[in-house]
Amino acid sequence: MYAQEVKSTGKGLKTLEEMDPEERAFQEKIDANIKIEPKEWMPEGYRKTLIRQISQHAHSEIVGQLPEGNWITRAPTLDRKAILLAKVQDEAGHGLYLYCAAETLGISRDQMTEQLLSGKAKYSSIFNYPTLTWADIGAIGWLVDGAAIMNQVPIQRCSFGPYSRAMIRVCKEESFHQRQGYDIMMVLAKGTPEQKEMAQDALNRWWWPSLMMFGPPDAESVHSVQSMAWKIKMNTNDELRQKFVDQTVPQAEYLGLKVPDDDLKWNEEKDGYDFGEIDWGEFYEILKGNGPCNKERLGARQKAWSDGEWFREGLMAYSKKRKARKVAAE
Ligand code: BYC
Repeated sequence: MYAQEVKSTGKGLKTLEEMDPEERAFQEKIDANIKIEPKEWMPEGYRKTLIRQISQHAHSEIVGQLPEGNWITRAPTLDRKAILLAKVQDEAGHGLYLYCAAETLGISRDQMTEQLLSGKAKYSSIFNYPTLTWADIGAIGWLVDGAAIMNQVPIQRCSFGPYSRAMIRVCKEESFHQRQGYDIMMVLAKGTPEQKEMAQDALNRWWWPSLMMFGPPDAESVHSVQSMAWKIKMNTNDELRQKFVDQTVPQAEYLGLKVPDDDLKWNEEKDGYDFGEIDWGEFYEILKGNGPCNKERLGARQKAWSDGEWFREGLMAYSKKRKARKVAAE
């Protein structure tokens, strides 16, 4: 099956016959859906791809707290505040599981943090947009967490043990996040005309960036072919984007809101929606650091890191002192 896939993509991946014995045994394990664990042999490219993807994912969870954290003090009721607080804490937890999963591949948390703060590592494009109204918190839960689930449920079956296991808990929590977002949207969409307008405005602003979360079109995706052969990714970017559109459009209709796409149309033949052209120019500008909030987001993380320096130093000094005492007592 692997060799067939390679032939059909024609993107120059080695066939099983061309691999050396170690690599072939590794690929056969992947093809047989046997999980790879951290201490086992793996090709360097597999290790690097996982570190890149898992750390970018972890950074997304951490940076993703910022746009929502913006509304914790302004949530409209005590209940909404408690729920949002719990959701934002969950995102921190997701970041930590993911950093731990990446650490099993031989990179340290400090190295990953350094890559984020220096702008070398990416985080999801979606978090470079501002949260202007309370409805944005609804739209993020509904659309952004909805897109995240669409992407992450298949990763529960990915080939790398620690990543796949981390995804199980993350997906359970993301489902709760998606429901809380949709619940906010339901209240607003069925509220006063002003509230409904606010919900529509949030959908207008978050719809296209949510579609961009799945990454560039398959023809431009650099890593998809190899990542799918290694089962680091289980679906292509376009497959997941299509599934997301098909799932989300009826949800918008139920809310009585209009998806901001004049080309959106049910296609009987493909049993899915046709949808309009995504502005990939906007996506690539964000990746270059030129989105509406790139500088603010990175600035916030850099400030948090430097504000925490005294605390990290204190912890290290304490741990060194304890170690010295232990040695002296022995
Ligand atoms: N934003 O070859 P491709 C969340 C980059 S948020 C920024 O297709 P790949 C959450 C890509 O990194 C979601 N960059 O790449 C929800 C690559 O550049 P590099 C986080 C992007 O890796 C609510 C280049 O474009 N989820 O969970 O095969 C609250 C070419 O792309 C984006 C994950 O990270 C983007 N949207 O596929 C809080 C899920 N898309 O690295 C948090 C795991 C592409 O060569 N990740 N790029 O410099 C994945 O599934 C895959 O990494 C992607 C991209 C589908 C995102």
